[in-house]
Amino acid sequence: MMKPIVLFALLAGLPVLPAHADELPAEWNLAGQAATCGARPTARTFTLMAREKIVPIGMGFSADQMVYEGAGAPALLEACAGDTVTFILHDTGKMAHGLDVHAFFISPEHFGPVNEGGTLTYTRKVTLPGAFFFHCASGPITDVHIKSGMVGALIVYPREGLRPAKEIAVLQGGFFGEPDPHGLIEPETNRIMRNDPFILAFNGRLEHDPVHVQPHQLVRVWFVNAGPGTSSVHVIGTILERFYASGNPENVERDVQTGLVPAGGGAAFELRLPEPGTYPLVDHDNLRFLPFGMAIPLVAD
Ligand SMILES: [Cu+2]
Repeated sequence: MMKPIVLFALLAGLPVLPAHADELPAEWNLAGQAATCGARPTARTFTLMAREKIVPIGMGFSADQMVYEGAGAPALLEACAGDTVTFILHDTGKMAHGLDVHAFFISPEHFGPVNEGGTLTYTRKVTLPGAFFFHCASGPITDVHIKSGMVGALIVYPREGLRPAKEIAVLQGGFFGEPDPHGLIEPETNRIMRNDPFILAFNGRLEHDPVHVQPHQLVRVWFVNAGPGTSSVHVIGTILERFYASGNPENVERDVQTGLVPAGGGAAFELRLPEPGTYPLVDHDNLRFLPFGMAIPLVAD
C-alpha cells in the first residue's frame, strides 16, 4: 500500500524522496532506573552544545532545527533523585540560546540566554523524581526556539520503589513548516504564532524502531510533551495500569485508558501487552498524524 506521506507528496507536487531511516540514530538506548541510580547519589555533569543544524527526521524529510548536541537525538538525559547535577551549555551557534530545566528549584536568571560563543553553567541537587522538560530560554522568542526543536527530556528516576521494567522515553513535539521541494522543513513564523504544527512527532522523527518485549512484561514509559496542546497518551490494545503525573510515583492513578500530559509537562506510565501483537503508543487527540509516523510500535513477541 502506498504510504500516506508519499500520497501527500504526490498530491502536493513534491518529489518523493527515498526514506533515510539509516541516517536516524538508534532510538531506544535508555540506561534505565537501576543502572542510573546505582548504590548511592552521585554528581553528574551534562555538557550541551547549542547550535542550529539540518537534521534528518525520516520518511525522506529533514528539518532546519535548533538543537542541543551532546544530549543524544532526541536530547535525553538521565539522573537519579538525590544526585547533584551540573549543566554546562556552550553556545556554538549563530544566535543567543539558553537552557531552562524544569527539574530545578532555581532563579530563572540562571537559564540565560548567552550570546554565541558564550557559556552558562549551574549546579543543583535534583530532589524530586519525574519526567522533566528542558528547553531553550531565549527571552521573548523562547517559543520560537522551542518550536524549532531546542527541547529535551531529563528523567530523574526515583531512587527506590519502581518495579523492574522495560523502560523507554518519548518526547512529543512539532515541526512548524511545510516541506520544500527537497523535503526540507523550515520553521514558519505564522505556524509558530498560531500553535499550528505541520506535523506532530515523537522523538523528533517520523520513523520508529519497534520496542520488543515479552507478553505480560512490565513496560514503563517516561513521557515529556513539548507541546503545543495536551497529549492524550494511549496505548492501543491495553490499559495503563499505573499513570504517574509529572513522572513522580507519588502521583499515582491506576488503570487509566488515556493519560493527559500537558505542554511543558511529563508523566511516567506502566503497562503490559497481554498477548503477541503490535500495540501502538499514540496521542489520541492527534491521530491525524499517524500517516506521518506518530506512533511508537510496542511489540509483544
Ligand atoms: Cu535557543
